[in-house]
Amino acid sequence: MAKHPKGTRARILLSSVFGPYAQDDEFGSRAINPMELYHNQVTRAQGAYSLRMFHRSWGIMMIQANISAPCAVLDFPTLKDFREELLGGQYDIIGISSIIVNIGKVQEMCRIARELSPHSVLIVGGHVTALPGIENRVDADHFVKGEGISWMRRYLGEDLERPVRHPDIVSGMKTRILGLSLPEKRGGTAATIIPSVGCPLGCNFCTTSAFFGGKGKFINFYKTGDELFEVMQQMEARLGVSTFFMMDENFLLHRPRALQLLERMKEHNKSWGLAVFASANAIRKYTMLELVELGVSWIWMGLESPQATYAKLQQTDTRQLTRELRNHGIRVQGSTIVGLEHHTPDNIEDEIEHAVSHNTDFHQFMLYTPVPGTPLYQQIKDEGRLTENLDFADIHGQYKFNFRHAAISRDDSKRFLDWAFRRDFERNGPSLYRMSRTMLEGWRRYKHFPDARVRTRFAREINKLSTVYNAALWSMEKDFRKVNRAVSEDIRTLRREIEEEFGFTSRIATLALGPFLRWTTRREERRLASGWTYEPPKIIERTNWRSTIEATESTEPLAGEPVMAST
Ligand code: B12
Ligand code: SF4
Repeated sequence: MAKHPKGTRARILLSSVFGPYAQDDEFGSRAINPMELYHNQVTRAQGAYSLRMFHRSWGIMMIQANISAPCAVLDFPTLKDFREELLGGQYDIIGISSIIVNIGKVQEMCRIARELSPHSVLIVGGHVTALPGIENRVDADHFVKGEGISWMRRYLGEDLERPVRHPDIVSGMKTRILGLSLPEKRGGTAATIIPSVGCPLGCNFCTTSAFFGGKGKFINFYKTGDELFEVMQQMEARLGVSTFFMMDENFLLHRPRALQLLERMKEHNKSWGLAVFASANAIRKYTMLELVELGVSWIWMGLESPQATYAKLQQTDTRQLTRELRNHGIRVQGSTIVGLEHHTPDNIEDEIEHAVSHNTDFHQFMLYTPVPGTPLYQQIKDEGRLTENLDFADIHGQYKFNFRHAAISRDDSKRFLDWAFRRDFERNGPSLYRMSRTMLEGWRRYKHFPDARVRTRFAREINKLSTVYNAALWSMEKDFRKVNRAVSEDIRTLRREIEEEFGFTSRIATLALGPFLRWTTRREERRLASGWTYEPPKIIERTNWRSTIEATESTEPLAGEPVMAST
């Protein structure tokens, strides 16, 4: 590959695709596909109890942190923001990061970039490049498939062996629940750590595994527990955090790394909390005690289906595992696939009931979706079962099938999916309630545990439970009477148990805050019913800005460390 002629003096813009997102438009935004994790794919049927928050575009943040060229990351721009940045920026390189659903936006951004910045090299990266024939759909100069840090370093002529520097990432922002925006205080939200990309297990539908090499392959940014510990310690100091969202497809699969991290945590007396993705077979490699000592407080686990033959689920009773994890204070987020090959209108409701019976704290449901780049896509294509001429903006797992299923129609696929979300909510209650149950179980079990690190973590987590969450439970209990009386009773029982455990403080908090939360919840329900949606703020962050920008740039205030401006 030829290097860019300016090397590390090249001025770079890395942008995510433009919004607004939660609306239907000709570029591929869809009202049912907002730029939110929970409200899009997990708690979307939970009304005002749905967890709302945004996540930055970590891929381009990782690239920015690992190059020495002047670089601006533009996150969540509108088209107007993007145009203005191009006009003001004199960029040599414009990189756009996207996933497949947003291909229409990539096309438009490249068209605009060619028009407003004709001298720039256009690079497209991220999962969108898994689309076959992308080169003919988008007018860009390079399409980067797979890992982007090493590609960009190579393109700029930088040292490829330099260790990967982790950017400071606050995992979520603008969090909202019960109609209230949570205050954003330093250290209040977990830091995201990205130890690796890809997953060696290679389930046939899995896009991340396929994108970074497929079965048996993945790319490690931090190979050892020691390296991870160093990065986490830096984040702790810089962001003031003690909890970490480990953005690794299967964090627990790498047992020696996890155990080395645990050793270092013990040595340095760290009472950190970890939220992880892990497959059932990987979780089973640990005792509950090891998980608790490692600070694992939240696990995202694929449940897929009781009939599924995925290796990761072999010989695991996932309901029993979920119960056990929750009994040890570990919140479980299950993930179930709706519309697998063996599903029929006759058995799918039972399968969804089975998923719901796990009573996880959170539950993601996704349609079985052959996505370009995966073995499943190739198989369905070879079988001639792909639905032709669909807009890629509608292939995201939360709408309708993009292939001919043997027994379930496209329209029914959506009906079953929507029902799964509703059923989980009605039968198990709001996720905030379920989480509160898990947190109380953990606290009771570990509040006198000999290792002070473990006690400290549970004490930290329990603070909110005994006050704000308990007040929220009071409000939920009332609201849920008309949805499911039995769940309302269970919420009441939990509230009483919390009040017994924490006494006066939690009773006062409930009296003072409960009615207010009930009012904010109802107000939020009215707002949502009238069509309110939420959008992430535009953010621009510049690095290495002053040093290599020739002449004219003296007004730019930024140099060295990233500086962030958001609107
Ligand atoms: C965080 C996340 C989100 C956030 C997005 C935040 C944002 N600002 O964009 C939220 C929660 C909102 C989200 C939503 C969705 N997501 Co999402 N998301 C993720 C997740 C969990 C992590 C992404 C990440 O940061 N990874 C770590 C970084 C380091 O990896 P990376 O982004 O791939 O970047 C690397 C390379 O791709 C490359 N690269 C990336 N960009 C660029 C740009 C250039 C110029 C270059 C050179 C290289 C390059 O270099 C990076 C470093 O190696 C991934 C799963 C995963 N593990 O990756 C899914 C994933 C990206 N999401 C996916 C999907 C399908 C969706 C949704 C459609 C799901 C849904 N129905 O709800 C929605 C779409 C919302 C929308 N309107 O766009 C799919 C994409 C599939 C595909 N083939 O396109 C993934 C892979 C999950 C999956 N396995 O199915 N998502
Ligand atoms: S275990 Fe999860 S991350 Fe790994 S390949 Fe399977 S679905 Fe993908």
